Amino acid sequence: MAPVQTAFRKAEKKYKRGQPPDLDNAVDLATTAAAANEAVREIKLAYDLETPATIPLQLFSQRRPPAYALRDHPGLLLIPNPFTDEAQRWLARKCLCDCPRPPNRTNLDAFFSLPPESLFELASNSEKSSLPIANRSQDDIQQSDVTLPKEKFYTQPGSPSSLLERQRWCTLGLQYNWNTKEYDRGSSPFDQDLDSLMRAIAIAITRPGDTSDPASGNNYNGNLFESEAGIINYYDERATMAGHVDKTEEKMDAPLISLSIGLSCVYLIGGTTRDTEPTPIVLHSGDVLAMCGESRTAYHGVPLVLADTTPASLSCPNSSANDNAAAAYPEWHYFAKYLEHHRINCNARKCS
Ligand SMILES: O=C(O)CCC(=O)C(=O)O
Repeated sequence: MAPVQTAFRKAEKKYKRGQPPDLDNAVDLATTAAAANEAVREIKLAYDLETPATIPLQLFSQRRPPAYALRDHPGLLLIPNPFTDEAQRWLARKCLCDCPRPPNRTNLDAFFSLPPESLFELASNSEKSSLPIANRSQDDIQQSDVTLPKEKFYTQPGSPSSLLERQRWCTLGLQYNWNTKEYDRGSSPFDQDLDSLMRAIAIAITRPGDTSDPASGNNYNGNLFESEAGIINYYDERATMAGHVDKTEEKMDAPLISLSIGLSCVYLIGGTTRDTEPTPIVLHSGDVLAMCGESRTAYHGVPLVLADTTPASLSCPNSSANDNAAAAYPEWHYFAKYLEHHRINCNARKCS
């Protein structure tokens, strides 16, 4: 007898198969006003979203942007893109250049002797982009703690640009072991700017208004939030993330804060088992999602990345010309090219 398919699996299959995707039942606040959408209700932020003093640009376009709770998923909060365009470009650079390099680990570490620079920097440097990066010995690979991919790419040296296409994740702070599903691989300093940005969000979403039912909001005091572990996920247009629950953290009372940059995607949020019918939400570039309270233990995943959805403020080769940090990153057109075809998700958790 064929195994019974769970509601979560059915939804994943629907979005993975759908060409063109059927987004009729998905929550998409960019196309349907929240007031007309029964799945969400607006909540009032009780605290300002403030740019931390250490960050040299204006991160947010409003102090109290509109924020929403999902009616069927207590504790899941969504702030549709509160960022300035410059802040999104700054975040993209953080996630592509500053973070995916030693001592932070990436999915490619087990297979290649990666240099200190990020793959993105190497791929966009005309002198270095064609220098092959050596692969590791089979012994090293076998002892690694990542799941071995089916393709053969890890048995041959690769150019920075070919490896960049295979860069799937990078871990920040406490280093996650994908085999043991524990944070048992030591730790690296969490990027201070990203941490202070995540704390600014945690503070702004503390005890939002309209939470007469405590289970539906976020009772965590954001001033206590510290990014102890994080993952940056890199999705190309075909990439997906299977449904899972993030439950490795020793304590799960703090929100898990998650940011999207680049292509939009369908994000599924279900319940504590795969049997709960998940709600599909279309996440766009700049959107902030916080899994608080009950939703922190809910199944979630990304069955579909939506092609041709990157905003022009990221995909246009000249869009960073007036940014504060433009001089430090003159080659914006490489970022634009990458972001036109990828989604980046950057998330942070407090674990203790
Ligand atoms: O890409 C996303 O929005 C979800 C990422 C996620 O669920 C995770 O890293 O555990």
